[in-house]
Amino acid sequence: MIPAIQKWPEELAARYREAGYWRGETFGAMLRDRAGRFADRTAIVAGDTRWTYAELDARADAVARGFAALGFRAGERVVVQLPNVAPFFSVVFGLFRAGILPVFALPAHRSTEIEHFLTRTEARGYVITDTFEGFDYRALAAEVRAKVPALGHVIVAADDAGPFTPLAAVEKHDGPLPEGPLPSDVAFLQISGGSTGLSKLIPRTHDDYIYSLRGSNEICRMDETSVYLGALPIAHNYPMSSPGTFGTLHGGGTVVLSPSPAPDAAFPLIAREKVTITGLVPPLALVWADAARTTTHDLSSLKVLQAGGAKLTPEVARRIQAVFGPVLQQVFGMAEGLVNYTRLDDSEEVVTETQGRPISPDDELLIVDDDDRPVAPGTPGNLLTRGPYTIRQYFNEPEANARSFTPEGYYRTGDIVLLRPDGNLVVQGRAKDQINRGGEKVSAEEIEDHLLAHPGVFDAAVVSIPDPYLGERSCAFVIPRKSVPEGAGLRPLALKSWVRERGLAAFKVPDRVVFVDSFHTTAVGKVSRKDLRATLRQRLLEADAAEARAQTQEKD
Ligand code: OOB
Repeated sequence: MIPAIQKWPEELAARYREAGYWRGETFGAMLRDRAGRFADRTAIVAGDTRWTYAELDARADAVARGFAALGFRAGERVVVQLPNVAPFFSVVFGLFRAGILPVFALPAHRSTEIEHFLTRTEARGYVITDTFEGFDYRALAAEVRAKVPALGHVIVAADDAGPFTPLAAVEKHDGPLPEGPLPSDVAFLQISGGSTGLSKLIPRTHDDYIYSLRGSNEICRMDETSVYLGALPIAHNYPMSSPGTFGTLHGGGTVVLSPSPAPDAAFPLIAREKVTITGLVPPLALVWADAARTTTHDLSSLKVLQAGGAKLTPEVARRIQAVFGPVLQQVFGMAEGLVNYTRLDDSEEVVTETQGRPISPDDELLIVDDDDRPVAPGTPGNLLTRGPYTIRQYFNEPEANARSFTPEGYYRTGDIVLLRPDGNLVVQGRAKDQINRGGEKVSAEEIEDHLLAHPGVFDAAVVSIPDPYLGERSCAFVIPRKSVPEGAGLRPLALKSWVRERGLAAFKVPDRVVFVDSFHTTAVGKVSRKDLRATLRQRLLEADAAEARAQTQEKD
């Protein structure tokens, strides 16, 4: 088994410890401590379930013992794919306590992604729910288990486990606890948004992640009176740690889980549980602002409404503030580490116009041109970063590591930003070949590879195009192979189904498919995929604009 490690150079690690960022605490110990201090306070609310800190702590112990009894050992990996349900926390804190690494799959992931996570991490365990939003995860598990023989245990954290093991049968309420991990050990693997091929896995340590929680809590003024609404899928890094559900537990507050981020599910919970903070992606923030105008639910407990994961335009920021008042906070972060926030006492101008500044005084930012030379102050450039909670390497990806990190250990974020004299960042664009679909990240290359696998497709290029609601959506340019029957009659819908049926998350299915005869590249072979995607995108935008003009003229 390949060990998951995350290491900083010794002198930097020493500095991060000396500065008090890394305090030698593990997640298992963190929960134990909070259970001691806040035993009877409510930790988790989900549907009719309410768990106190003492109860969550005991359940995490039972999960830790249970996985040890199944033969899982420290350092092993278990893919966890759960929606916003209470057992998410007993399972992951139980695994943390046993030193077993959860791999955080999203509920939207399907067989191809899950198979990749299982095989890449050599996971012998997979934790799912029974059904969620009409989808049966037991059928998904059966499908992947047939393809991944090393997957020994499928555990269902719900009542009807079907052919698999119910979580209740795994939990062990007595016996010795497995020996816990070290604070410098990797605690879990997060999923990268991905810009080349498949999602990479991000090893985060107890020390570094807990520091990011403590820093986030200070900025967001979290404490034991805080009530965080988990509205986005809680396995994602943003609602997990910025400050998210884990930050809330770090602070001794209450996590309230909403099965959906839609106002009709979330607003009654805000009113009933007196939610003080939640995190949304920009398109949802806009939906909330519209719904809040006419709602009968009392939303006045909300002190912080976060927008992050994708660019919030100043225009939308102002619309949100017009309805909710001065509660808006922008969050610009990445699962690889660095998180920036606007501060709660920032001016309205900073909150609406910028994506804030880093958590840590030791977050080092470089803004460089394409040759890694620093740009002139105030001009946009590629953001590179290193610091006490930003990774130095992906898990088991020698080639991607060489590309994604500089020799000095800076992570290449792929984001194009401008650093203002006041220290705040403004995200201006992206250099990486990714589509940010309202916070959900799609790698252009990954989708191109699936399109190219279609017998009727000669070539494909996937690009982002502007979308008034999502910010961006995906468009696939496809050259059909007309010499074969599969290519001659190819239709957009058929290609969309093709991608979906290859076992991919629905958000990765191209929103639009445009057939072209050729990519019109002047010097074939000389043009990079990146330039090709940019050219195609530009051409489409011009064609769309021309068509819109023609239509208005017709009306006139
Ligand atoms: C968050 O994490 P990821 O890993 O899903 O995506 C990171 C990427 C960033 O590199 C950037 O391209 C984009 O998402 N992004 C934003 C943004 N927040 C993230 N682009 C513009 N404005 C923003 N506010 O998305 C994530 C992780 C932790 C906290 C918040 C977001």
